[in-house]
Amino acid sequence: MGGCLASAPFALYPPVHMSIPTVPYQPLDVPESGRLEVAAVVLDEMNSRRSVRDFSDRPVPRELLETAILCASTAPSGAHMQPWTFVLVGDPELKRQIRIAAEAEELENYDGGRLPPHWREDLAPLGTDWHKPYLETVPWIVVVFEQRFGIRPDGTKQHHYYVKESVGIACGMFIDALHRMGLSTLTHTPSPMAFLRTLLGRPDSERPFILFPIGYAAPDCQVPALERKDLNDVMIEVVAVDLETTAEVENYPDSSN
Ligand code: IYR
Repeated sequence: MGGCLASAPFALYPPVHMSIPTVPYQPLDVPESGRLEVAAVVLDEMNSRRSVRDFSDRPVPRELLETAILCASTAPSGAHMQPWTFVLVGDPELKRQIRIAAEAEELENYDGGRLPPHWREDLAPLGTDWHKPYLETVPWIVVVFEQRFGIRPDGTKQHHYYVKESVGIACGMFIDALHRMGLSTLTHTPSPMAFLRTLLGRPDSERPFILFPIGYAAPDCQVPALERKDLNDVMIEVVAVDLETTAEVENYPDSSN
């Protein structure tokens, strides 16, 4: 993944087959005495983010979206290929078409029996269903596409590496950037998402990854009163592993969606 050479003074795409000059790295200058305080503020800010399904139709300046996309595009990526395309949609007719196509897929998921029972049961407490009105309410939709490979200007293929990891990290950073700007979004994956490639005219080398409806949360927006896992439920510190006593992990069949 991208390391300290990421800030080359020229575009790396298409890659130049020569070594990249280095520049001094300047980490953020956080005073040692204030570091814990900064950490607590970062946690507070991130912990206040929620996935939103109830949006205001209040306009959002396009420049905010462009800046959030630039923030996302600072993500580390395999061989610094930045294998992502952020497709911005503000046109009401296109938003309507996305809603119609997404709802058709979701109707099949929820009411047509395509979601397996365990999935429907896990979603029931969240109260989601096939209706996706927010896809028309929001001023903007951003659909992030993963580039399975790149196309060089001469038409030849450019390999991309760790595409899902790279695009996943960029999406996480995008979500955080929007949140810090006071905007809200939802990580929406209207499965299957192939219709987005057709509707948005993206090439065969790209696959839809996540759809983000983006806007201001409605003034009366309610979100499920979810708790987040405690530190001890998400972190263990490993000092040394005793292979003799390490419990065998059962082999569960892979359960992908
Ligand atoms: N894509 C569907 C279903 C859905 C799936 C998961 I996993 C969620 O966390 C929420 C919804 C939908 O958007 O309704």
